[in-house]
Order: sequence, then C-alpha cells, then structure tokens
Amino acid sequence: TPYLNTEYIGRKILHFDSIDSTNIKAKEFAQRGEEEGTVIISEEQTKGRGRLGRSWASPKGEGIWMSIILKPNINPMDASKVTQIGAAAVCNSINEMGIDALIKWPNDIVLNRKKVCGILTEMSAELNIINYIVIGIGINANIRKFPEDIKDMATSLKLEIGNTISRKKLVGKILNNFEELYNELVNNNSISKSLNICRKKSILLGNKVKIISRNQEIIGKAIDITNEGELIIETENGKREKLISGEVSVRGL
Ligand code: BT5
Repeated sequence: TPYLNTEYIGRKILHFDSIDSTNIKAKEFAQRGEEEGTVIISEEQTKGRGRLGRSWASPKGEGIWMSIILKPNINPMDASKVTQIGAAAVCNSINEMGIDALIKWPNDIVLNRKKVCGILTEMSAELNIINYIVIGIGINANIRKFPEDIKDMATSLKLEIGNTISRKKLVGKILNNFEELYNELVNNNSISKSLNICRKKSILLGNKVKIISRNQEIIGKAIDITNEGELIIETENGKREKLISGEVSVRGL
C-alpha cells in the first residue's frame, strides 16, 4: 500500500483471498516464528471470530479483515492495552478520512451509534513471558448488506457516508497510526496517547450504560477510563466500579 510510512508494522503484508480467520492464520505464523509487524489480510473469512466464541460476519471483497502480529516485551496482564491502541488507531484513521466515528469501550468503533469495527486481541504467553499477541481488526468498509440478526446494530462506512471508501488508504492510515501508538507502549510502557484518543472519542463517557459481565448486569454512569485502560462506572448507589475489558459487553441506554 502506497499510503504506508511505517518502520515495521505492515512492512510485510500477506494477502489471502479466503481463509477461516486472519487471527487464526496470524497465530499460526507467529507460532512458527514470523516477525513482529507482519500483517495478514483476507478478502473473506469463512470463520471470522468475535470475543467469547461469537462470530464475525466477514463477506468477500467489501470489508477490511486483518490481523497484526506483535511481540512486545510487556507483562501478559497488559495485553488488553493493545486493544485500546487498536481502537485509537482505527478511530483516528476513520476520522482522518473525514468520518465522525467514535469509540465504544473496549473494542468497538461506532458510527451513528452502529458498529462499524470490532477488535479481537489474542495472546500466547508462558509464565510471565509473551510469545506473541495478535490483534484482529474487522472494519465494515464497503459492506452493503448485513445478515438479518445484526442489521440493526451493524453498519458500514459506505452505508453511512454514501460512497465507497478506499480500503488501501484506510489500511495504510491504520498501520501508520497503530505503529506510532504502539511504539509508546513498547518504548515507555505507556498508552497515554491512545487513552487520550479513547477518552476524547468515547461514546460512553458521561452517559448511562448497562454492563453485561458473566451474566451479571450493572447499570451506571461511565465516568472515566483509567491509565490502565479500565472503564470506571458509578452505579446508582454512588459506588464506583472499575471494569477490565476482557469479558464485558456495554450497551448505551
Ligand atoms: C468483536 O467481537 O467485535 C471482535 C471482532 C473482530 C473481527 C476481526 S476481523 C479480523 C480478525 N479475524 C477474526 O476472526 N476476527 C478479527 P465482539 O465484541 O464479541 O462482537 C461480536 C458481535 O458483533 C457478534 O456477536 C455480532 O452481534 C456482531 N457482529 C458480527 N459481525 C459483525 C459485523 N461485520 N459488523 C458489526 N457487528 C458484527
């Protein structure tokens, strides 16, 4: 992609026509010693995956389905920070194309309150050492029609803005933004730039939300995102709770 000006993220891009999941493929490559920064992209995924075994609709030719292989020297407990970096990079990139997307913590990008992008970060670690992290990014770039079960909550950039967007340009921007934000984690063990974007572009902060975590529901007001990337909510009795991203789903109310 001519839009790329990174040092190591996306310098090698492996492009597939159809595979099960770019995350699965990236994990196989990472396992076999593929270096940091390599990107797997597929025109179609036959088994696109969301969090907790959910599926991700990934039709042919109209979306951006990609995964980045990372090998950061950080504590495995901090792996979810990569999701915040990804969300910030994607949101920034879509914004740079003149489109007003927002971030729905922890792993969604929304446009006109509907989901245009989801992020799935997966890790392999032994003891306290990360073997690799794979961050999967799914963007409904030019999708024109969604399956019945998600058509009310999902949308594409094309459906919202009315014209076809350049997937190459958007991928280039995302990788550029991602490298800059990821370097902060690698060099300074901080994601403050990403978190500033996540806060500024948050669709949740200041609003009432319903959190669904392990079959429990909590209703409260989203107050802040901590420097560790956790969401703080204040429940109706004034109690503050810190939520880590892992197994949480958030609904706006
Ligand atoms: C996510 O999970 O949002 C993470 C999605 C990650 C997809 C990328 S594509 C490249 C890489 N390879 C993979 O196999 N995955 C990654 P979660 O927060 O669990 O949301 C999943 C839910 O979003 C589903 O249960 C549906 O309700 C909804 N959904 C499914 N497909 C969608 C789509 N194309 N657009 C918007 N929403 C969708």
